[in-house]
Amino acid sequence: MNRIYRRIRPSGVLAIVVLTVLALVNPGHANAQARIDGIENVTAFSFTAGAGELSTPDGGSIHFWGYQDLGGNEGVGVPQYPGPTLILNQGDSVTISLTSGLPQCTSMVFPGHTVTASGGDQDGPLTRETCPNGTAVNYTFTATDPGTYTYYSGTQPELQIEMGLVGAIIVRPAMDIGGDVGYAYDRADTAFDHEVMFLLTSMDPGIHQLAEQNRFAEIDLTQRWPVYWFINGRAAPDDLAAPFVGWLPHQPYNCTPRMSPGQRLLVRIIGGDRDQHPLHLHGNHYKEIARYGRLLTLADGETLAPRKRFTTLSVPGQTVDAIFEWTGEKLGWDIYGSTLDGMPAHDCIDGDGDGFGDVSAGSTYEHEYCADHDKKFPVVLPETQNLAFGGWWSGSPYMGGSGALPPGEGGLNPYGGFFFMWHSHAEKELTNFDIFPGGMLSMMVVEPPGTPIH
Ligand SMILES: [Cu+2]
Repeated sequence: MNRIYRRIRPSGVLAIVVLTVLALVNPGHANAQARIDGIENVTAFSFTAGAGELSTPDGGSIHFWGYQDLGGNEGVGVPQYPGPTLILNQGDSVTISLTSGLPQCTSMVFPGHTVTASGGDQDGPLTRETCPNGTAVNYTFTATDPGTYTYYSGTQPELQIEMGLVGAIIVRPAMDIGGDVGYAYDRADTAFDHEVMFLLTSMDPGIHQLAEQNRFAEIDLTQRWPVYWFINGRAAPDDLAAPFVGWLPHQPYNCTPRMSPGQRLLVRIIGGDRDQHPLHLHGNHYKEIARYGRLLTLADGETLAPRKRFTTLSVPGQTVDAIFEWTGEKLGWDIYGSTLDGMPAHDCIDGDGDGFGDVSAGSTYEHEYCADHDKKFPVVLPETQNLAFGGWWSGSPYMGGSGALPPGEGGLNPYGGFFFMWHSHAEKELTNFDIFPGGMLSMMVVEPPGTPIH
């Protein structure tokens, strides 16, 4: 039998190194809660649309067009993919000034907002446009309604969005004043502990190569054949690296959802390109609470609709807000390990009668499912020499546990969390130019209670 011991608090140099790799460094927030990276507390933006080279995990590089924040609010300093995430506060009056550093005229549209456009060089089919070496166009709107939104090019969008001109907008409700609990909308039942974005896009590098060579007349968008798929501008496994890493200068954002049992994770899903991507979240059902920045309510206009899902068919241009929770309820075994398996005893004491342990009532772990407390692990694990390892195996099947591993194995799971793949369920989208695994894929980690997640 493998020796398995418990280690809730990580220790040692290895853990620190790994945590640095996994760290969701978010210098903009003092609160302990994980929030989405982006530009906060700014209402006047100066953007230019320019070209750059994206990195893909297979060693490839794709010529792209992206929005660059000339204000340097996030220190990116180059065109980025996706464009900067604008994190606004409800009621903000926002102005975005745009110039074109592209070989084409361009523009921005902001679905869900009433926009006034001024300046620029010409009227496009959707809005005012700015042209190369031309006059800046200004877009002004008021962020009246909280929620998740997107922005993208309103000029030849079938090409310019493919090239990378797309980004996200989050409008925080008035009742979200920071702190340990956030709110997606102005109501208590939209509270969340952590927050993550899934902006879903894809690219056909053949189109990008023709654009780079100014051979626009040869681009046939009816023949588009994407071979790279991205979450927040990175293809897996790059989306699991920390945000703002120096080796991905044009792709600042990551996607590494983490939470503890019983915590609420707000998932903001954005269909960022012309294809539908069925985003599939493992580990539990979740509740869709809003679409296009509007709450999904019953006919009374008040009660949240009971929309339980395990896959969200993300539609081009659509945003969906969902709240995901993982408890381990009804697994049929004790996630912290039973004394029958030789694990140390712990207590599950349900103080408030909801079926889950409460530390305030003397429970060892917050939100353990007491009905499964001290139930034996249902299978016999193979011996070490009969296992194949991944970096995420802690050496123990138990939450917060760790155990002996062969030299060089494991190491990416210092807290003993449970990993679940969150991914596009269009399986071909789990590749980087035909190499599996990759593409539109991330790992959600359920970390033991008390794990610092920020
Ligand atoms: Cu799956």
